[in-house]
Amino acid sequence: MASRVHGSIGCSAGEHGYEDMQKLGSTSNHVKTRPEITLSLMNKGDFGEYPKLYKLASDFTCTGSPHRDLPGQWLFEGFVTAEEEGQLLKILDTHPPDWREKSVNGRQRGKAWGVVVDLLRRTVSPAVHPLPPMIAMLADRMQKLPLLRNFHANEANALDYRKGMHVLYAHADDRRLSTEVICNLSLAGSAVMSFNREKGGVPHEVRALLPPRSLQVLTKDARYNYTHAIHTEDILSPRRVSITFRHSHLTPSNSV
Ligand SMILES: O=C(O)CCC(=O)C(=O)O
Repeated sequence: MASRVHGSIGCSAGEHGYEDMQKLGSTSNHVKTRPEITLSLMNKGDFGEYPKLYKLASDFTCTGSPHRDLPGQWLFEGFVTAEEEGQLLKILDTHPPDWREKSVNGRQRGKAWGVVVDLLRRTVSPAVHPLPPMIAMLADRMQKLPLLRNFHANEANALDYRKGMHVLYAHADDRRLSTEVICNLSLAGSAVMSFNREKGGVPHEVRALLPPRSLQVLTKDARYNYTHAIHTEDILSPRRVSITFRHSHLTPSNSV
């Protein structure tokens, strides 16, 4: 079953950098004995049509937990509120582009905003559909987490899974086109993600529960040396929606 260790330390935004967080989570003994990591986030900025969300964001706190058995995997539960979740689902269901049936890394419906990554041609082109303001706000909120302070998401890919129908095949996100950090926001329902070590160690499987409104962060081993998948039977709710945030550099012909 999904295995997780919660550890925490009281800290405010910007106090601990990425390396500090990795050190804090580097051994399971250390993790087990330390208090909770509570990150107080201060979001400033103009949220335009979402003033209420700005208010919610400004007194936001979030607890990040490293996975005990999966180095580089973190889970921030409650990264969005239930109210924000409802608004995000509405945006996902109404904002262009339309949902499309997907078949590349599995079977789901999908839509994407931000830079356009073509995995076959291995190109990254400028955005056709920029991130909607609320999704851009989430990317901004991520940067308030010390772990993500250097993460500038420029693409957001949404997937819509239905229980009993859909699946995510085992894959590792492209190791060259996208930078190290990958963030998966879960909405509407839960799923268990299965990670399998593909490189740099003895093959084995580790599982991680992804509850609704949580943000999973993949770095290091979890990002580069394990594949991840969601089996059909591991979609635990009638619907689960994810938004995956990445940073991908424009390929040379597109960067002039
Ligand atoms: O649904 C998820 O949480 C993960 C999606 C994913 O791995 C992908 O889009 O490459």
